[in-house]
Amino acid sequence: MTNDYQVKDIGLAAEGKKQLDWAEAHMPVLRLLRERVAKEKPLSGQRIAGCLHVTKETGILVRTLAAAGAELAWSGCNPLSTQDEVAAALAAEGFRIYAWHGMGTREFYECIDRTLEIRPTLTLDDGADLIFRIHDKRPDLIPGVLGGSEETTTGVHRLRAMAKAGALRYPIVAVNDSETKWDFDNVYGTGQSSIDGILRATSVLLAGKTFVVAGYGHCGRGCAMRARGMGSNVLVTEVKATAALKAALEGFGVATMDEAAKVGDIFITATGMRDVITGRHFAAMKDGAIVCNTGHYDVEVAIKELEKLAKGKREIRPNCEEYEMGDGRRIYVLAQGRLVNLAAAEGHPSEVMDMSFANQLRAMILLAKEGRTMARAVHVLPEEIDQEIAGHKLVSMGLALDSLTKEQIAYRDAYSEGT
Ligand code: ARJ
Repeated sequence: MTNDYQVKDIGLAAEGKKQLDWAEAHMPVLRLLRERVAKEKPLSGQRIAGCLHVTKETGILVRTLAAAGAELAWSGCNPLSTQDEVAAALAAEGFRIYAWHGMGTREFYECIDRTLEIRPTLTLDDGADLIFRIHDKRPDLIPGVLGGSEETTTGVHRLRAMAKAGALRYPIVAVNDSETKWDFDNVYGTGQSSIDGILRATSVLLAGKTFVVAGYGHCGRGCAMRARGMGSNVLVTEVKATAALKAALEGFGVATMDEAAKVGDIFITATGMRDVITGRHFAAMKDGAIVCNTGHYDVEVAIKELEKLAKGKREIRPNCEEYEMGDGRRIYVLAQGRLVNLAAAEGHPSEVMDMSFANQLRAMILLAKEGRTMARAVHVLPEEIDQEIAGHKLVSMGLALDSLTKEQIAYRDAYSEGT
């Protein structure tokens, strides 16, 4: 490992080490897997370029990949999500880290380019910016890349589109599509961390407020569930009939955004789509409305349209900008419309990232072993890996499973027995 890095302040390393210690204490699955990979070194000889939020949980993934034998170079995947003290701690441990909170767009891509100096054999991505950067600007590196992984829903959609267009030039494992990622991280992680981000940025009471959730996918479902848990009256907006129906049968209100804009107190977008909240919605909102996004990219809230409508703005609290409208109404936007859970809080709790990152580790090991022969497509990890990861998590929680008897297995596999 080398001491090449670019972080906000290396002097924060001691503080970051405490954050890493805290995360490690709450990530028993990665601790268990690290013991195994430290012996087997399945990533020996591999060079991994990572582009994923530099948080205390990611720090434990980085350490685990290194324990497996990999050389690493890492950048953040969002200009506002890096925890500077964690970046400093990882740099002080000798990792190539290129990330700091509040970087500009040009710096964001410069940091990705720095990670490419190790000529990666594997890429680990969240939002597909790294994979796209290699395809777009550094195709010379592609012959040396065995494969890559993708953390999040939006990134997987982008890569499936690349594959469909025949533009994807190395195999991808969609970590997001593992059940032990999407059904826990996207639901329980996003639900809790988005509320966390809203509360840290505003400190408002959620009970009794009308809380509008745009998008009832796994992330939106988690947000709706946790907002209701805090006493909010939840309204869901959707474009997909089955999702809206699920929300309605779950007891949430369902409305169009045009209707919700008039009555909502707090708005969160979780759709993966652009322009979900736009100028006409801002024009209809109540005085004091709070707007934020928990989708990966900052395209869901049309900030530029709000800028045109407002006569002024100020940062009234960290991660909370007050826009004063022409008629005197004030509208508050959190984290500049970027993912509020990571920009205004610390992202998902360590306990769910423990499973998401166990999938990342397994994806890297699979690609190191088989990437050369895998199709240039988007793959999903085998279902048995989900059961293995969930099994480790259950054991760490002191919980046990039943097992099928021989007779039950025979019954399951037979077809002759009927009523
Ligand atoms: C690192 C995190 C954290 C965290 O798995 C989540 C997802 O799908 C990404 C969308 O950008 C963010 C990622 N995520 C959530 N919380 N990554 N550390 N604590």
